[in-house]
Parts: sequence; structure tokens; C-alpha cells
Amino acid sequence: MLLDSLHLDQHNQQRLERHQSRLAPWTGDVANAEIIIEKLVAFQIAIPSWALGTGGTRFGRFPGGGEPRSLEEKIDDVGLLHTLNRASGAISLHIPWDIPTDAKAIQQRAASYGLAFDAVNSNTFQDQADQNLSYKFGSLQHVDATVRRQAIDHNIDVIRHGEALGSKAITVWLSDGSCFPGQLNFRQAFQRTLESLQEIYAALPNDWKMFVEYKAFEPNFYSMTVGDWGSSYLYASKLGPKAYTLVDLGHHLPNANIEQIVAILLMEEKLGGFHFNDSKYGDDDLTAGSIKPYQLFLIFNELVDGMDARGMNHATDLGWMIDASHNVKDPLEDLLQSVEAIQIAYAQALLVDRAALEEAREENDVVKAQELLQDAFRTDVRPLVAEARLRAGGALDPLALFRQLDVRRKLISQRGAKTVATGL
Ligand code: PSV
Ligand code: MN
Ligand code: MN
Repeated sequence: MLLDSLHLDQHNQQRLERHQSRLAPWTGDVANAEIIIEKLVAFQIAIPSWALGTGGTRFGRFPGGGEPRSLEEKIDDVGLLHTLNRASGAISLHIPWDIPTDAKAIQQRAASYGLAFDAVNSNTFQDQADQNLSYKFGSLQHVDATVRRQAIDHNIDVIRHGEALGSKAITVWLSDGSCFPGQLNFRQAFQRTLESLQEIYAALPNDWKMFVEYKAFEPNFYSMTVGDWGSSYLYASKLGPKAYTLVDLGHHLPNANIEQIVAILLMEEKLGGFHFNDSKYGDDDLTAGSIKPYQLFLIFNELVDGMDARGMNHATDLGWMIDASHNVKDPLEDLLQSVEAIQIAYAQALLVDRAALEEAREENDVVKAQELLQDAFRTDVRPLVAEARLRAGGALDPLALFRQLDVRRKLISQRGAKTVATGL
């Protein structure tokens, strides 16, 4: 056992006094501090199975050692994160990178850590060794119906795997598109993709959702067949009520106003879920909140506002997931940082005085509106996040405990220095 309740208790005891003095100002004069803490306790962010190893770039991969060698070990890693922060209570699998050959045993292992299975992800952006037909020129959009059939069947197979584990959604991200003008008939590619998605949609269990993830560019660099929220929204609308748009923060053209996209999708009841990460240039998949924390806050501001307007449950009505991976950081440390950044942005958004904001808007008081948002953003909510972790049974400072216990060194000695987890 890398981490047990004794470790947690000792760690929290050592930090308790300092934590309580930081929390003290909140207990007195902030009316909704208690509500924020409760919401934070309920808020869980799923961990993708492919983020547990060091991510590659197309130029090289530098595994850090002790990476999970199997799905079981990936679950152990997410279990460890969840034990530390009590906010990573689900894992999202990518198939065929993770094939749950014994679904019952995998489910039991996850349950032993209190983990659920988030959306399952299909993969038609790579050719697998045992695959008959190539996705070089696309999958669901392909001009050849037999390639489309293979890709549709794969997605249906992914749904069946997810069902066995208790997942409730499939995320379909397609790299389909074209690299050069003239290569693709856009309208036909759209129609073929839609028809393929319709077949997958028809295979969804009643209580499942389908998330259609869009991406502006890469690996196709001239056109992407699901390239923006508009096209994703079109597919989701045409598919039906179980289909939603999934927003991955790194999948936009530079300077896109993601918070406005979120607001409109929510209003139209077509926002399904999130892939959190951060970026400076493109799909950089950097740690959430590491580059543009204000943007993350503004997105949460719209999420809280839009979800409240529709009476939605913040914790359960959208899919929350991290989609980031690293070449230079310990992946587990990176994930702890991402989860905390997301919780901070969420807590700050909960602080916004919405009535005052609406009043400022009605009066066209631009300065006041900006002040209200920045006031929330500049508030240090870390004591609230730490308190939520403490109440949920986690560590006051997960990253510090991870280091204190020398977890990576122990993982290396258990698993080896040269392990490489499956993923990109
Ligand atoms: C594609 O860039 C993406 O964001 C999709 O969500 C994939 O499933 C994932 O990354 C694969 O790494
Ligand atoms: Mn993604
Ligand atoms: Mn991506």
C-alpha cells in the first residue's frame, strides 16, 4: 500500500493548524463559503487512462519510469490520485489502448478505490496491428463503405465494453478531414460521417450519451470534418437527444472565445462535457490553468451561470474530464495540479455576485461588471478547496504528500524504470 489512512492522518495533523488559520476568514463573513465547500466535495473530475504515462511529442518520448504497464495499474494510479484529493473519482478508458478483458475484475478493482467509469473513447485515428483496413484517409467519413463499416463496428464494440464497466457515455473524436485543398468533398464527407454516427447512435443504450468532440486542426491540417463547435452541434442536433457537443479546451483556433461557445451550447441544451487542459498555441495539452487561468475562470463562470439557469446539477449533469499529458512532468503530479486548478476556477465562479453582475449589465456599467468578475478571480479560494478535500477524507496538500511519500520512486521500484504506458 503506497498510501494509507495513517499517512493521510499524519499529513493532515501536521498541517491542520495552518489550514485552520487560513480558513478562518471564510467562516465568518462569507455567507456562501459552506455551500461552496459542499459543491466542491461533490465535484469529481475524471482522469483519462492515457494521461498516466508521460505523453509523447512527435519528436520523442521520454518515459519517467514507474508508468502503469496494464489497465490494472492505470486504475491503481487513478485510485492513488483519488485517495489523495477525493476529487478524481472516475477513469475514462480509450479503446483499444485499454481493453478490459475481464470487465468484472476491472470493475471490482476500480470500486475498491471508489472509482466509477467515465465516458469510453473510441479510436479510429490510428491503425492497429490486427486491423484489416486503414484509416489513412479517414474513418467515419471514408469514401469506401467497408472502411466506414469497420469504424462503425469499432465504436459499437467500444459501447459494449463501456456497458460492461458501467460507463454511461461514448466520446467520439475523429481525426477525419483532409490535408490539401481538393482532397475531400466537404458536403459528402459530412453526410457520410453523419450516417456513420447515426448507426453508432442507434447502438446506444437508453441511458447513454454520445459526445461529439470537435477539433480545429491536427492531424489533418486543411480541414477537419468535425472541426468546430458549429459542426459538432449540427451532428449532435441531427443525431438526437442523446448526442451532445464535447468541448476540449485545446481544440480551438487561437483566441477563440470558449466561454461564449459554452454559454450558447448550454442554453441550447447541447453541451455534454469537457476535456480540460491548457495551451499557448494549439492542442498543447498542458496542465489545466497553467497558461490562461482567467480563461478557465471565465468558462466556469458561464458554466455555473448557465447550469443554474437550467437547474442542472453541477456535479453530475455534464461530463468533466482532464485531457492533458506531459513530456516533462511526473504525470501524477501534473494531474494533481490540473484537478486543483479546475477546483479553484469552479470555486471562484461560485463566488461571483450574480445579482450584482446582472444589475451592472442592465445599467451598462462595464467597469462594475469587470470588477465583479475580477474580484472573484483574484480571491484566494485555496483554503476552501483544501477544506473540501479534508472533509472528503483526502490530503490537505496532495502534491506535498505525494512527494513526502516518495511515490514515484516506489512505483519505479515496483514497476521498473523503463515502463511505457499506452497512449499517444
Ligand atoms: C484529440 O486531440 C484528443 O483530445 C481526443 O480527446 C482524443 O481521444 C485524445 O486527445 C487522445 O489523446
Ligand atoms: Mn480531447
Ligand atoms: Mn486533444
